Amino acid sequence: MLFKFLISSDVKSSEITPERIYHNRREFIQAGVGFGAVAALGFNIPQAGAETTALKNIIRDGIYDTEEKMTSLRVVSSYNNFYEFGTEKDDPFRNAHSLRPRPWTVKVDGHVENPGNYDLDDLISPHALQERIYRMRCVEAWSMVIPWVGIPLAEIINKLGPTSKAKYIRFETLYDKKQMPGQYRRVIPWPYVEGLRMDEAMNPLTLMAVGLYGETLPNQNGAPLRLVVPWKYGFKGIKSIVRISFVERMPRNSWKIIAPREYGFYANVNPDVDHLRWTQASERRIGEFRRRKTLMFNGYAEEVAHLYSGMNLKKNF
Ligand SMILES: Nc1nc2c(c(=O)[nH]1)N[C@H]1C(S)=C(S)[C@@H](COP(=O)(O)O)O[C@H]1N2
Ligand SMILES: [Mo]
Repeated sequence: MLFKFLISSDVKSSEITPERIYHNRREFIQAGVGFGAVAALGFNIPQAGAETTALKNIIRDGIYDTEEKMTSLRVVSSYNNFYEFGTEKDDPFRNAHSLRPRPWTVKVDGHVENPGNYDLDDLISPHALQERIYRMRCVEAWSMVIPWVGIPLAEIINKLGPTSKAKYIRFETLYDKKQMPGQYRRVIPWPYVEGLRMDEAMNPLTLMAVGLYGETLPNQNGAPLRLVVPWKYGFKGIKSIVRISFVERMPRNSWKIIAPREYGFYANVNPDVDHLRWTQASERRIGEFRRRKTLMFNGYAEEVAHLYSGMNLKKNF
């Protein structure tokens, strides 16, 4: 495994020494050699890890923005959960090179006016990605701040046209053991499934991400498209999506299927509701020593608290 890793492609090595290789890739991109949709745009590629002027200029939408220090690309792309590549935090980084994120087709079905099999570029046009970088906090037992590239999921939903019967949206990850060797073990009933209530999906904070740090998504982060729901715990952020279904009933999401007493459907970041086995009142921000207090809805209460008014969040965890 280690050997494989050492001899793998240029894309892979960019995750080992991001700063230097990034620089090289940037020149590549400027020379017109694209690395997928984002790069092909000739994006203003920021240097990895640094809070560059370029990046500051790209971030436009105030509600997404945070002044907080971003987590380095090296960490963001080497400390992941992605069980399709193994259950250890460094497995995705070591193993995800077998995923082929292009070409990529997404099946859209259910209660929707425009069902079909969409090529990724038709679902999210490279054009729509121009200058769409959103800095957001993400929380799990650990937390990070990541500058995502993507578009609000609402834009995609509006294009697909769900009917009034669509109350929830359901996502499925690729199921292909050859590309995702972790699927030879049934740690999860594959494929990985996640879902959102339609109003959660339509909230402008909910992103369909295709990149981070101005680059296309590294495989281990869920290439070529993954969900980002910044007021929810990490597992809602389903990776490498191949199917989007508009459904009437609440989807059965993978973690809830495996451990229903520990993981619910909503999974809102909530310091008042502990996980069965650990506190959720505080979190460890990667790169920091001292744990910090976790904020309600991960600090996005103003934008999303109204979605849950009148709901018992201890029951609907
Ligand atoms: N398909 C799939 N998506 C997934 C997972 C997974 O195992 N498979 N893990 C989830 C969990 S538990 C977390 S914490 C986040 C991690 O995302 P990151 O790599 O961006 O940190 O991905 C989520 N999405
Ligand atoms: Mo997670």
